[in-house]
Amino acid sequence: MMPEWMRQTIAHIEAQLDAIVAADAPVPQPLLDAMRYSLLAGGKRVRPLLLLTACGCMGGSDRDAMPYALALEMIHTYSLVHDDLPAMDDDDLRRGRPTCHKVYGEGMAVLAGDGLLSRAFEVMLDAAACAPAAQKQNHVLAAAHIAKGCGVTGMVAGQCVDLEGERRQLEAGPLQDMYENKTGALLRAAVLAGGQIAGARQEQMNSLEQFAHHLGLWFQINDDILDVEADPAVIGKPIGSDVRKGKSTFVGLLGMQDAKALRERHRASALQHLGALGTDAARLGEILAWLCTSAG
Ligand code: GRG
Repeated sequence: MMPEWMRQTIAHIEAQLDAIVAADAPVPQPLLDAMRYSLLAGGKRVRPLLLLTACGCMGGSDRDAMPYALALEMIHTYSLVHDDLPAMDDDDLRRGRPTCHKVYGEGMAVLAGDGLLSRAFEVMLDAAACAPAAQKQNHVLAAAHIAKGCGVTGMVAGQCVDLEGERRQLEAGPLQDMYENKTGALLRAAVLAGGQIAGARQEQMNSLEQFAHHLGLWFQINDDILDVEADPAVIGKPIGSDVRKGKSTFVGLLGMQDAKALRERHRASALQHLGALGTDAARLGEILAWLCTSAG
């Protein structure tokens, strides 16, 4: 069951997301509708939750971290909208609803993704510009973690390898590299941006980074497993798409039993690195424990 503090934090994120792409913003109506449709469609909100929690664990405030948390969720949503397009994964369902391009058309879905990405940077730059002088550098560095995570050496790089790798079986090393970029880079950015805003010390940032590294691999291996054995009603999309699309996965490479063992090793390693941060970081462990309740 989700702890009460987490439920409240997610409710706060939801309310702020609604406000940040406001229904009355002077944005062309179909574009605004498509952006809001995808952004407010639910989802676990795990990236903003990680960012706020990492910041809180390191002594920072939700107020300072929130713009970066919202920006990260906007960037994540843009990536899902573009990933679902026919030119990429060609999916019809996302977060339990028809994908953005199924409702608004392909052109508008491309623009909705572009709009979410550019609005995210606007939100981060506004926050960094308004930060008090003593905190400005941490805000800029937090934005830089997010920019790098979603960029051409992070998520976009991973997506590129994913796109090229369809119908070509990747070995474990290249598959892990691809996962670390496609999925891990944004999760890492969430944890590091949160720590940065709080002004975490270098050794704390190193532990946060190690935690995020293993969390990212846990997350993607779990996604591979769920694609085989989840209840589609629970994950909000059909299962079996990796096999249908000929994608390399750890389940395909290792078999289900060994993929689950590898997932468990990453869970244990993630927790071990949190241990170095002491009891302050317990809530990050609670997020991982909550994610595990959806694991097969
Ligand atoms: C289009 C540049 C570009 C990148 C797309 C996110 C992504 C990169 C691809 C999605 C493919 C995919 C399903 C990857 C598995 C891991 C993952 C990112 C799952 C979706 O994230 P969740 O589970 O989704 O946090 P919700 O809906 O809960 O936010």
